[in-house]
Amino acid sequence: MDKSLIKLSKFLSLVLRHRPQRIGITLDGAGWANVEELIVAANKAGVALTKEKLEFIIEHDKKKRYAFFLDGKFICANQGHSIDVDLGLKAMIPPEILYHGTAEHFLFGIRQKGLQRKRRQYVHLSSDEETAITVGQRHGEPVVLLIQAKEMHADGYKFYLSENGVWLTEEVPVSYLIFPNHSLVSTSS
Ligand code: HQG
Repeated sequence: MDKSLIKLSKFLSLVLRHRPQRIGITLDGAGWANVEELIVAANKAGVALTKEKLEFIIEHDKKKRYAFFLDGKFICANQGHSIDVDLGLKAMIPPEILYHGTAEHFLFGIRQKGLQRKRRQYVHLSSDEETAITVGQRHGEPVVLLIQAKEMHADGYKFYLSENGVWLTEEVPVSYLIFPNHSLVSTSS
């Protein structure tokens, strides 16, 4: 995707996940924006968005971040929201192990409090290590943590799988984390 479309994708992420009010639109309770309204509002804000560009981004975005509904009448982000939307995700049984990519400088906090969702609705996890490395690199020197997901699930924690394959859960207590030296860290440590 060329640079101008990447910029547009970041703009979509801002208005569909975090701040629709920035361009004066609202999302419905499930996170959908009306595409016509979105285009008009974006254009008013000086962003050259068109239906064709939206179609291209939805089709070519590597992470499949966005989706259309009703023949392109509505659009939403598949995950990553900080605003309170109900994506209608069904609770799923996770694999034995999931991965979380973070950066070295967050490890102190994570050892204290486990993985917290911070400003997002959920903690984001992946089923493969490579994705976690890429996610961690966004924040600095990447570190991959293993999550004992199946055990968490057995203990009653809920897991969801977004439309674009991201595993989501509300928190990961320290006792379910395996740090890079592969030593199990218990809540009492
Ligand atoms: C860290 C991107 C200190 C956490 C990615 C992470 C992902 C703590 C950072 C999606 C902590 C939050 C989400 C604690 C968690 N103390 N630090 N107790 N608990 N953290 O960006 O997971 O490209 O909100 O480890 O691919 O990095 O936007 O979350 O490093 O799927 O589609 O706090 O965003 O997707 O950072 O990324 P973020 P994330 P998109």
